Amino acid sequence: MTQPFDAAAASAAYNNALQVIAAVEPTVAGAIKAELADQRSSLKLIASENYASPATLLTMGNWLSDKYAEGTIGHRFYAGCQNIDTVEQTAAKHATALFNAPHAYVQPHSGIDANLVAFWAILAQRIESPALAEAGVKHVNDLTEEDWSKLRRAFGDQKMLGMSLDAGGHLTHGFRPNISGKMFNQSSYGTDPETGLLDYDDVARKAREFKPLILIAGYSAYPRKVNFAKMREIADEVGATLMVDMAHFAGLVAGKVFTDDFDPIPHAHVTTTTTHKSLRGPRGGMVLCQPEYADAVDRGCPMVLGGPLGQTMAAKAVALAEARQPSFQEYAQAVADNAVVLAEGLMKRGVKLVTDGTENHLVLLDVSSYGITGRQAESALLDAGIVTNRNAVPRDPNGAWYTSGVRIGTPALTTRGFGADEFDRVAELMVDVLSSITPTTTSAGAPSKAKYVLADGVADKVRAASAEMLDKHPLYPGLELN
Ligand code: DSN
Repeated sequence: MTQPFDAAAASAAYNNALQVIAAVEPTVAGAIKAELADQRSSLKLIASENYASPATLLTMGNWLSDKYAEGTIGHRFYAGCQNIDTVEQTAAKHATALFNAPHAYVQPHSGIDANLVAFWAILAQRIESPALAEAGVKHVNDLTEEDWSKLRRAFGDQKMLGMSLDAGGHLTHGFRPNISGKMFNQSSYGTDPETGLLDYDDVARKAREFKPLILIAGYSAYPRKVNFAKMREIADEVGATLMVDMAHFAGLVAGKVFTDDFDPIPHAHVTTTTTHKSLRGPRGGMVLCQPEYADAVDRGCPMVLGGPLGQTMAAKAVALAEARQPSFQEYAQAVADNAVVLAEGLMKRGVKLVTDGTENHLVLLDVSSYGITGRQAESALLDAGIVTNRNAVPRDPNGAWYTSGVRIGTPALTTRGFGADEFDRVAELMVDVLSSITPTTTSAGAPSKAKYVLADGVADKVRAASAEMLDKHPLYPGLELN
């Protein structure tokens, strides 16, 4: 499932590059080499990580980085941006074709940045709403200082409705530690307490009561599909802009696993994403939108973004070109199929999963029945070479720091070539670890939420079993570092 590449050429490129870097700062060259060794030797199950192709990675290490290019294609605040225009245009062309989207903005440096661009664009586009007109505010781009102070007051009245954090929503969907929670009044919809599933009637009821400017759909820890046609109906009924954050599942949209009602692009006014998760590109973000939002979205830099990263936009172009190959659809389908195997492998061995399964690339374990926290599970799994991250489960009694859950996903190991047999074995190894953890007690005699003992020999046994699978499916096969 790895994107095919010329291993001899890539080995030469990396060895030469590392030699040049080591001559200046050997510690950094060493860390780059060590990171490859770590990634090669561990079971990477973090749902939001992947392995970009050597072509994508190599595209980021060059002089495109040295150019300032604030503004947008053909309309820059600096001279000499013709090559940045070429890469940005190429990335946008691939993005609109891949997602069948009317417009793409490929500058955001991350998912949070992409969401900021979207929030600002929606405010800018909708600034002529009666409420804001009453506040006497003109178009956002013509604001005077006095207008700004009115706008700040006007912001206080804007509302955003998104999925609650503990149901799997994201911090940037209106929660206080993020600017979105300060720009907007936020209200959340959760999931059904029995099934763990999104209840669209409940979302509609909350939308009618709350009347948000923005209805956000999308998640970072919800293991199910979302019906975006239904979400758009709800948004239309209450006059909200539907914004979808598809950062986690963009690869499943690109790979045509999520189609029709489950493809956000035709239903959302604005869709944001990262490019490095299931989409398998460079670390970065992107906004796709309907034409009426395009102008406002394109003003993302310098409104809320620093100068675009030419080298990263170039790498987005390369990765998006890869994702347009038919093989990417096979990959995306395998990601979803493998997630089902992983979920079933865990459930048949007695693990409780949020929503009792998965329909996307991720699986959320509730580890409380083992008498441990998510944090203990995450640490013990790491001791055994299995890289995951702890995550709250709905109505989590352990909160967002210790948690009762562990989130895992299949995009990375599917890129490595793991199939059904391997993912079932991964489930078995995870259960071997989870069932061998004993929390230690605090000085007050209570069970610790962080410390634990992993039974003797388990970590070594699991590492050896993982190594067999990892050796069979090498990461970047043929790429040899000196
Ligand atoms: N950090 C991303 C994730 O792991 O889901 C979301 O911000």
